[in-house]
Amino acid sequence: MTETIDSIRTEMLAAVSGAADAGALEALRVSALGKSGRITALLKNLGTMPVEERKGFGQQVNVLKDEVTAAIDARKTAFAGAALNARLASESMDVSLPIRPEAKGTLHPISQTMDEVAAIFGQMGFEIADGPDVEDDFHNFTALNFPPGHPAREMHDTFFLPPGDDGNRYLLRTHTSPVQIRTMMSVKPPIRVIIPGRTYRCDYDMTHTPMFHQVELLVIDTETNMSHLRGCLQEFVRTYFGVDDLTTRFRPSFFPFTEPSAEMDIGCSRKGGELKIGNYGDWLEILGCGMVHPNVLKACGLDPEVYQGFAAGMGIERIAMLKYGIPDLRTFFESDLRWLRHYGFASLDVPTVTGGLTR
Ligand code: 2NM
Repeated sequence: MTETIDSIRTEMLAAVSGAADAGALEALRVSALGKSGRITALLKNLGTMPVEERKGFGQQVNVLKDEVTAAIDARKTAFAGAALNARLASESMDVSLPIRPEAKGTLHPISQTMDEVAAIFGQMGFEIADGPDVEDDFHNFTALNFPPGHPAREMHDTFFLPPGDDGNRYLLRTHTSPVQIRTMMSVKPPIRVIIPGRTYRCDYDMTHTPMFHQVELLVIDTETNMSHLRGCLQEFVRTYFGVDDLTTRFRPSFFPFTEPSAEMDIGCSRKGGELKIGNYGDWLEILGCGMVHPNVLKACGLDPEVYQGFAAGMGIERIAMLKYGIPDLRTFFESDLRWLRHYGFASLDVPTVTGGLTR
């Protein structure tokens, strides 16, 4: 019997160290320690042995069992380590290698422009806020001081969704302003946010697409006035267009959600049919803005005697067309590969105010 134990040990340990893979190891484990394995059989035999031999033999079989189990486990661990190393080696990549010439993807001018706007306002201490594209009447109109039946509601050419079970009328947001409402209702001032995003109006011609992008900004504090608005927006257009002394002009306007409201122009030239941004005596409309209407503050639970602020909004496509000389709005959404390669941007050139907006 001792002879059997020794030969099983010798055989098993040799087989374990010669096993080719984890599968072979498992087969060996079953052959020795499984239900009808060799070591299991020895343990089963204990009952048939004379009592005086049983104890000593049982101890030896258990020692054998532990030794074989330990040898299998050690080899299993070694296999797992080798497999992990092989996987790490096969999956590693050299991030310092140059971009493959066949990788032709570029950043869409809309994304690039949004990144630039975010970099400029980020530098001034603004955060980015966002909200749902599907809105309700309250956030898109009512809280923004559009009275029921107000003609401006119709002016927005709203896409309405089929009525839901909850009695609310849902729609595709016609501007990003509902996000300002959500921000004012949930964040205690001071607030400095920009909201870039998709907006929708049922309109399609040379200068309108049913989906377009806006960026709006909102500042709410206790001592905010129109000179802050002007300084902030002037700084923005100077940085965005890269013209350090770019002049701005404010013309009175109307929006339900601001009072007073204004449209901001920047200096330009149209000589010879070519548009140039700069102080050349001509003017170009660039954005709408104003002081947030007291009714809007009240709708958001803010006391207009304590808080005021300013807001502004502009079209991303429009400012992208002006900066990058893209003549036709509709081409933005045609996914024409030649257009994308021509107007697209290198995906690794992230715009920053200090490092340069576009290289
Ligand atoms: C514009 C022009 C002027 C605006 C105002 C607000 C809010 F929520 F604070 F009242 N959001 N956006 C605003 C003001 C938007 O876009 C041309």
